[in-house]
Amino acid sequence: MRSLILYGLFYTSLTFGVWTALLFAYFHHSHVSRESNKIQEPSSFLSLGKKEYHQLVRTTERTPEQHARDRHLDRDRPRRRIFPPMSQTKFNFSNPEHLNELSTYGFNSIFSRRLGGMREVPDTRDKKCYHKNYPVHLLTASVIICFHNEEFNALLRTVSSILHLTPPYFLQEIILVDDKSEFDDLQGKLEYHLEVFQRNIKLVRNKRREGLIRSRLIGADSATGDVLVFLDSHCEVNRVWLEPLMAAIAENHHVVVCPVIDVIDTMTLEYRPSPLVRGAFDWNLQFQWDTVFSYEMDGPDGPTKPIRSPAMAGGIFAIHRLYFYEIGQYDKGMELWGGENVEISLRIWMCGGQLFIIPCSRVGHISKKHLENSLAIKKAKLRNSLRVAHVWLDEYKDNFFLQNPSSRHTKYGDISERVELRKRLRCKSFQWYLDSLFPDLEAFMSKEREEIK
Ligand SMILES: *[C@@H]1O[C@H](CO)[C@@H](O)[C@H](O)[C@H]1NC(C)=O
Ligand SMILES: [Mn+2]
Repeated sequence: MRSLILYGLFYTSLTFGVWTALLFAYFHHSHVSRESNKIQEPSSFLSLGKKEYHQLVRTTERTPEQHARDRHLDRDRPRRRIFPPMSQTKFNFSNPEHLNELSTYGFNSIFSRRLGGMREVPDTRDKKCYHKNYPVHLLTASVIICFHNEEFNALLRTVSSILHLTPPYFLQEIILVDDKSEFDDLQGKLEYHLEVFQRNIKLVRNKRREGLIRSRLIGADSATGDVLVFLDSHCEVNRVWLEPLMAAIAENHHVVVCPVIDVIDTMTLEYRPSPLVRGAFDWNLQFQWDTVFSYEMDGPDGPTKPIRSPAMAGGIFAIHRLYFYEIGQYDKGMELWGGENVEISLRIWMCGGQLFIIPCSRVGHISKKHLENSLAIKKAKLRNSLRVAHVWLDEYKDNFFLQNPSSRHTKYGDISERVELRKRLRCKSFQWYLDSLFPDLEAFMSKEREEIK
């Protein structure tokens, strides 16, 4: 019996050794052949796709422990893909068809199609993050992604990057909320592609257009995980993105956390790291990034320390599901999107919670170009901001009206439910918020800033 076990052990280890050697040889070989390919490829303007291509096939360097931990993901690794010739996929600004694509999707969709539904992105975390350990089997997450007329591959990359880089034991489900999209490929074709993943992905379709805010509430209602993780439909998550967010929430359920939002270039779709910043806003209630000074990163945890943030950008954050309901979800009277991020940020801080950006968690995001110009969005943003001003700014709402004199008489709907909520939660004053968050917040909000276009 004993010799049988030894016999078994011997062959198991032999098989393991042979496989390791084969894998090593394979990766070594493909690395070498990639290097030689690189030299032959012509480089030209707008053929930045080459870089993407190399990001796709590059195997990220990891420590053995990380490798062991991530091993279960390897079967999902993207394979090399054959792309059509560059000339067919370059973005041509004089071509009306291409410009039409840009205004339809808000980014270079031609390139997105070429990238397809899955790629690898560079690990942009600070090296100190590699050595962090996070407890496992803490809480489970429901990832909620709302979309409206999203480019098919951008949406698919969002989903595939989550499935590829999230440990299964954290991931309760992915919930996709289709806010009445009109594009054909987001109907049957999407359902087919989601089935292929063979994972717990729910697809909810709104019967009429609800806007981002109500769509998120619909997604949250069908979530069964402990933590709600909201993502935009044009993101790609990075390595070990969810663990730090979950660990922070597990430690304190009244903490709301955001990853650092890396840049996926609108035209080249290149994935680039963002510097450490915190979120704030001006008296227009327009969200702004603010630098974090190096002295604030002092201490043993240095650049991995959570950053207290006065506000969140809005698209990407994680919150305990029960806490989300406890503090009043979202303002259902808001339309489409805009302003909801400032509202939830003020509510979190003023009503006893905390909001942090977690530097070791990184998620890439495409900043879309066209939406800002749509009249419907502008109207929704003003209405939503007015609701924020009237419910949360106290005497400081005059500062908002100084910026928007014509909006003094604009209608913004019934806010009594939100005023009631503020009373019920015994929230602090806006003055408290200004004084407490960081010393220069008030000066920051008043600073003249160039219009970012
Ligand atoms: C760009 O599009 C215009 C108009 O369709 C065409 O005349 C031109 O040749 C194109 N340029 C390139 C480099 O493909
Ligand atoms: Mn977005």
